[in-house]
Formats: sequence, structure tokens, C-alpha cells
Amino acid sequence: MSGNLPRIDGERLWRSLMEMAEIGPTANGGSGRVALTDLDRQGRDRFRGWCIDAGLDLRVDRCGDMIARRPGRNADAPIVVTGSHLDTQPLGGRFDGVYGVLAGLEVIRTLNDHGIETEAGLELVNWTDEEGVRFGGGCLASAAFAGRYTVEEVLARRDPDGLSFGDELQRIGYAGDAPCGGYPVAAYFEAHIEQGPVLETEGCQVGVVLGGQGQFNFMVTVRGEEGHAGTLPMTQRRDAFVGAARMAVALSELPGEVEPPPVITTGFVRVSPNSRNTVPGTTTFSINCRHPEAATLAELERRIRDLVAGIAETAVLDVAMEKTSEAPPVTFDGGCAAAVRDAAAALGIAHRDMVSGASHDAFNLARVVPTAMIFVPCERGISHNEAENAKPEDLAAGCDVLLRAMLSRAGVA
Ligand code: HGY
Ligand code: MN
Ligand code: MN
Repeated sequence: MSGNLPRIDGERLWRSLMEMAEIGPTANGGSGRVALTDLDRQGRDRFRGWCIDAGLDLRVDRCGDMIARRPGRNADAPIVVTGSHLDTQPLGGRFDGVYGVLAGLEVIRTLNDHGIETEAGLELVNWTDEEGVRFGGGCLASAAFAGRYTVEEVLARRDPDGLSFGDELQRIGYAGDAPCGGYPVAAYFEAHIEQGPVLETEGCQVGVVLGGQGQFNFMVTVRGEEGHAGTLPMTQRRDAFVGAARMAVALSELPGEVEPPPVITTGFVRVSPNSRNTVPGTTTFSINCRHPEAATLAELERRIRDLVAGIAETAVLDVAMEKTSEAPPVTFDGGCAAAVRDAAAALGIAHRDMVSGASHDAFNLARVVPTAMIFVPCERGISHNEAENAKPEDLAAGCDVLLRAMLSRAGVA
């Protein structure tokens, strides 16, 4: 079937990526559209317009996921879904997530151009808040779609300023009423930049993603005692920031004791009262820990809890640890991965099997439907960085593979 399928329009795909990058541009050429902000709304509005122009039936579910359906000939056939996310890191790149959403749109635009009707319907999704910058854990909406959280649990999540996911969704006008999940899906494919150096190093244009590592997230609150920076002797201080800093340094050294090593990151820190001449009484910081093996993740959580408690006790500090999210390692569907591999091979595209270090909405979808991902190279593997970049020809190659993988499951009417 794939022999006589059309190639996508790589220039149109690139134009759409650059037009989306006009919304929320950062000073050094990246994108900053944090979920549920006004810039996220603007990106959503632009995507809405494109979906309507492509003749898609757009609905918004209760977690704000934007789901655009292209009906197939057989209304009873389970849907084939693709998508990713338009929200970005605060100083993010132009391709992380956005590529997967707009590659899916390009697939649909190409099918429209050539009058190709599929047997099963297709859906294109912009998942809400994949990045998890504000609400303590990424991929919350796709987790609700997969039944890992209830919609109410997601809507009740609060950001560090106390704003709730549900209120912010209302505020930006994307609090939908469509059910979140709960309908038959035949397969899910997600195209994404690799966010690592392997494909570029090996000269491959496509990664056949077989699964991804697991992770857990904590928010730690350390409490000591405020004091005057000029009068409180060092020996009498209960400095919450110094205690938190000691914990963060110890956490950064823990991977050296584990094989294969986990990755552990403290990316969020908030000091109170955050005044240059007051000894910090409270410090809150995040812990993100990832590893490919579930048993090692469990052991790491035990060691991290002990490490934090031990430093707090020595420094006479109080500490509270809140686990804000966790997701076990995931293995994608072998049949869907084969569809990706076969599509790349049929197109003569250099490809290789691989596992994802980053997490994606596909990790949640994989728990309920047959799922696989398509990676394309990004420059020097850089991501979550304004300098994130990718080549138009690589993005087009991944999109051609996405079209064929999707149609291998949806069928051509
Ligand atoms: O954190 C992640 O792995 C994803 O990029 N949000
Ligand atoms: Mn992403
Ligand atoms: Mn990301």
C-alpha cells in the first residue's frame, strides 16, 4: 500500500512550524508557551484555525485536549490517533511537541490534497500540559485519557502560585465538555524530535522508538528559621536554602553509585522570603528521577527519601516530601513499531530502533492502546533549550513515515 501513497509537503510543514514559533518567541530564538497561559491559548487558537481550514471536526475534552477528527468511510472502525503537544518549556525550543502536532496536521493536509479517504477515521490531538512546568508532573491530560488519573484529580492540581489547572483552563477558554478518553482507539503514533544525539551521530533520519524510561517527581519543602543576615551567628542558623542546596548536591552525586546510572534533576527552586538580607526560612525544590528499570526506580526512591531526611536531621531542619507524579518504564506495541520500521524501510530512510530518555504523552497512550513513536534528529541532541533545532528534510522524512504508519492501521478506503 505504501508504494503509491503521496509524499507530504515538507515546505508547508516547515512554514507551519515557523508560524507557530511566532507565538511566544523567546529572546534567543526559542519558544515559551507554558501550558494554560495566554500564549498557550494563542497557540491553541492558531491550531484551531488550521484544523477548521483542513475540514476537521474539532472538540475539546474536559482536560482541554484539542481533538480534531477526520472521519473515515467506516464510522464503526476504531480511530487511528496521532498528536503531541503545543505547550513548551519557559525557554523551550520550536520543535519539542510542536513537530508531532503539525506533522499530524501535514498528514491530514496531504490526504486532503490527494482526496484519499481512509477506512477508519483519524484523530489529531494537542495534549494539554505535556511539559508539566506548572502543575507538578507532565503528561497529566494524556494520563487522564489513559485512566491513570481522574479528570477531577487533574483539574484540582495547583501551581506554585496556588492557581488550579481547572481554573486556568477556564480562564484561557479551553475547558471543554467532551469526555477525556473512554472510546476505542486502534493505534496511536507520535512523531517527536529525539531530544538526544543518537540519530544525528549515526546519520539516521528516523528512530523507531520501542519504549521509554520511567520516572518519579517530588516537591520537597525544607523549613528552618528566618533570621537577620547581619546579626544571626552562622552557628545558630537553621538556613533552609543551605539545607536544600546540600540535598541537591547529594542528589546529583547519587547516579555515580548506580549502574546503569539514573538521571536526577532539581529544576525548580523557590526560596522564602527570598530577600538578600534575611536567612531563608523556607525553600521548596523539585526532584525529577528517571531510570529504565522499575526495581531500580523503587530503590532510588527509598535512597532519596533517606538522603533528604538525613541531611534535614543533621541541619536541624524540618522537611516534607510530596510525590507529585510517577510513571513506570513503558514498552510500545511491537506491531506499531514494525509499522514505523517498515514505512522507513519502504521509503529508503536510514532508521534504527531506540528507547526514549524523555517522556511523552505516548507513554500514557501505550497503557491503553497499541502505540509507537517516530523520532527525528535534532541538532546536537539539544532540547529544552532555545537553541533546539532540526532540519526540514529530517522533519519531512519523519512525517512521511508517520503518514504510512497511520494508514497501515487505518486502511485506505
Ligand atoms: O520531561 C520530559 O521528558 C518531556 O520533555 N516533557
Ligand atoms: Mn515533548
Ligand atoms: Mn519537553
